[in-house]
Amino acid sequence: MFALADPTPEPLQLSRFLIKAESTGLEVCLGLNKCDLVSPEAQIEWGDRLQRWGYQPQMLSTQQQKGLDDLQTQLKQKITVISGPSGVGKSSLINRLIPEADLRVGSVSGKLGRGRHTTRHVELFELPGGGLLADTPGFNQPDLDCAPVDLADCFPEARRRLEEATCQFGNCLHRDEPNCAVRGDWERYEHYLVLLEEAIARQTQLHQTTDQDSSMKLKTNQKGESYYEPRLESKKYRRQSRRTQHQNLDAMICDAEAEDD
Ligand SMILES: Nc1nc2c(ncn2[C@@H]2O[C@H](COP(=O)(O)OP(=O)(O)O)[C@@H](O)[C@H]2O)c(=O)[nH]1
Ligand SMILES: [Mg+2]
Ligand SMILES: [Zn+2]
Repeated sequence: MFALADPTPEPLQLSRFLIKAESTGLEVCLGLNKCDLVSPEAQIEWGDRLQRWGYQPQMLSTQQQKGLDDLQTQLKQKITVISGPSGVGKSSLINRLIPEADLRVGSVSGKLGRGRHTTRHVELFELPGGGLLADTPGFNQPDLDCAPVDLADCFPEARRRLEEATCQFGNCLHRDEPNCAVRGDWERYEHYLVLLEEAIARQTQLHQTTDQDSSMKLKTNQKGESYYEPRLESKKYRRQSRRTQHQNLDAMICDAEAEDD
């Protein structure tokens, strides 16, 4: 979910959220809220633009109850997780669809602002028409964990191009390789390149940290994907004491809380 205004959609951030959603392999549905704040022309413009990205965005206004019936039908009997930047109206939407949820709207972030049902964990609510809906903690930049070779698959425009033609090289990263089917004149190709650089940097860093840690071994599966496997003979991999396990768990919980909105 994004908003058409307040906050104004930022294209690269929108791409990040969409790529994160696509990388789960789940069906992605894009809602554009606060359409009451922009002109019909601006709505058409965003609608057309996102259609070129490969999406059919649903225009919504939780305030004016616009688009909610269609959305409700679409969510029926499904488990849906709603994500998007803070302030776009995620909690407002859930409150409209499930009044009992009684989520805090426009909540102040930080420990002091936390009240009942401030989104700080994922909670599933039952939809009146059947199905479940979850709010997610606010985050403005989702962590991408997509491998460089898988990134193009997260762009509907690139997928379409790959259905029509194939790249000369099977492991093409669609940058400057000859006879590439993906590189070309499409708006988000620029986003692809930015996110690809990040994915490559992330993979390099992952290899470095794990190579230093001799308890893990880099392996390659039949599809040519890299993965790590623990070296069982290593001392480091010996069973941890309960105490260490508890400490690790506490550290994880602290990290999770620190990341909360
Ligand atoms: N104009 C307008 N404001 C909205 C709409 N939906 C939510 N808001 C406002 O946007 C702010 C953030 O809403 P909230 O639901 O807390 O967003 P969240 O951070 O995504 O959960 C609140 O002040 C809401 O009243 C809408 O459809 N139109
Ligand atoms: Mg919220
Ligand atoms: Zn290519």
